[in-house]
Amino acid sequence: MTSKNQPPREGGSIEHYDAVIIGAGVSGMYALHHLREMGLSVRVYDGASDVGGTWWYNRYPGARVDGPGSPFYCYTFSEELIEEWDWEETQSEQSAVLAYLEHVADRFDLRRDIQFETWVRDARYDEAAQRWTVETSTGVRACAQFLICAVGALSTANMPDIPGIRDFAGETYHTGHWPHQPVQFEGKRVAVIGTGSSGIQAIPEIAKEAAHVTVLQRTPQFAFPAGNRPITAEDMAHARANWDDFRAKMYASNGGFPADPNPSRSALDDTPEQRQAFYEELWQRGGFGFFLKLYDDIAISEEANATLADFVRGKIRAIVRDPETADKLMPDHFVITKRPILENGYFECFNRDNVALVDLREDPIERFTETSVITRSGEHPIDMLVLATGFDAISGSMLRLNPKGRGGESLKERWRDRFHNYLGLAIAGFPNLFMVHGPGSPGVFYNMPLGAERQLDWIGNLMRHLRDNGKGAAEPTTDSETAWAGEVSAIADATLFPRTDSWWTGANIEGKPRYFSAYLAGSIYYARLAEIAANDYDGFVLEPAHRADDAKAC
Ligand code: N01
Repeated sequence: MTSKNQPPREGGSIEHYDAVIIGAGVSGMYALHHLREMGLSVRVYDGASDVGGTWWYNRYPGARVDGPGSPFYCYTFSEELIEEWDWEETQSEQSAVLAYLEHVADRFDLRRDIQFETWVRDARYDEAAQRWTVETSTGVRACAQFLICAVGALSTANMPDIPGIRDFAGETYHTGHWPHQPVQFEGKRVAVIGTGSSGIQAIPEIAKEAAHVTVLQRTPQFAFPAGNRPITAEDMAHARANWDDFRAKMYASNGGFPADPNPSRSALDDTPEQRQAFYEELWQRGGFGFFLKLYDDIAISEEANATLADFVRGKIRAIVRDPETADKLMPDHFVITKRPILENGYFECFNRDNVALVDLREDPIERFTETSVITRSGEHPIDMLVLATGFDAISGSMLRLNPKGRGGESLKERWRDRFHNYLGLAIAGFPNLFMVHGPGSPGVFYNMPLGAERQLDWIGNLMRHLRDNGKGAAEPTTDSETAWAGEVSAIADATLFPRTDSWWTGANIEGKPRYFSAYLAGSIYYARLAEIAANDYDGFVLEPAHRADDAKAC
């Protein structure tokens, strides 16, 4: 059965599956395992040459978990996996997380259903067949009832378009596409553009080896001590022995980590001395716990926010010896409303003789030459350029895929003004397509492996519901999308988050719709998902199956 919406067939065979999954990172790996356990036939495509997604690509020096971290940044679906895997540090290195994911792939024999080094070039919905057809870079074509887009919230690199940058003849690396062979910094003059999480992790490590590092900073950042600690055998034993309690806390919390609730206390309830002592205690302990234990109005009240911002600015001033450099490092936005950063010696590294800071706000880049970067104040000869310039986050990878839904409408057309969706999982006009960590979901504000599991369990239940009830497709209504957008914004607008330029608001990408698209309250989000499923998938149209036996309909 072929509709006008199906691409012309250029010969060659087509493979048939119940579900095609795009991406073999943390989400795609669980999607494969889960759907296979449900008895579905599944194929995964990924452009990389092995599993891991973001952890496969982001190999830059200093790359570590910069969230609440191990041992709770992991899958929870398998008791055996929790029993057998030991984490060694709270802020695990990239190589440790990748080793874990490789172990998961081995343990659950995932690779047999993954085709690596294969990009999905096109995905089109065939309305008559109620199927998706995908075209890949290797020429393989596949047709499936369900299309799971596990394409990553931080995987489409933001490459700055600066005059002459392509003329630069030295080595150039983006942190999100770091080479697999070792990069030699010794004796080299390195320029780093970008001071987000990646730049702030990489710069101190590069500075240890390079002859000279020029940090090209557009926005000074608040960064907090990473507080990395070893995880002992006793810590692991404690986590395992109390896993059920920890898991219950993870489920109940807004971020998916087993945090004790924030003190329900305003920063303004304390005296300045009490606040200072409290911030100092958190600072000394370090780690993401800093944010989980803060006063509950830091992200809500300007005045409360200013108390923490002043505290961190004081710390920067105390660490950085040269007052002029310290001035340039002073952030002037609300604290924690741009992604909070955990650092390991970032501010200290400006005390080294081989590190210089350029404030691009007063001294912007004019152009690159073959051998240098020229800013307004002059020329900086360099041998290597590191782009720590981040990603077209949250929506970028979906738009790069640009699936074509009903009537051939592309996602780029549908999302021109806003990332219309329902529950962060589904899009009107794109039946049976499901996103993981999409805009409108808690996504990057939630423990990503756990969030992937919870979203995919829900998606799997919806698939089962369709099949058990003779339905062929699920698609949200545009009304439910509008209501969902209102719900997402109502939560965000009660905070300071939408009022800061960041990749969370799309401000880092020119021309991108500017708004805060994440569902900020994870615990409420998952309760809403449960409620909607119990209410016969309220907000979706469940279309009857066009054929009783349509497994090979396209
Ligand atoms: O990217 P970013 P990132 N000229 O967008 C600057 C996660 N992560 O890769 O702030 C000059 O935060 C840009 O400046 P500005 C984590 O969630 C996880 O660092 O836009 N500068 C900014 O300084 C993190 O938040 C881990 O003004 C330009 C920087 O580049 C997210 O990924 C590790 C520029 C980009 O910072 C993204 O972090 C690392 C230009 N044209 C990251 N364009 C782990 O858990 C951009 N910038 C391991």
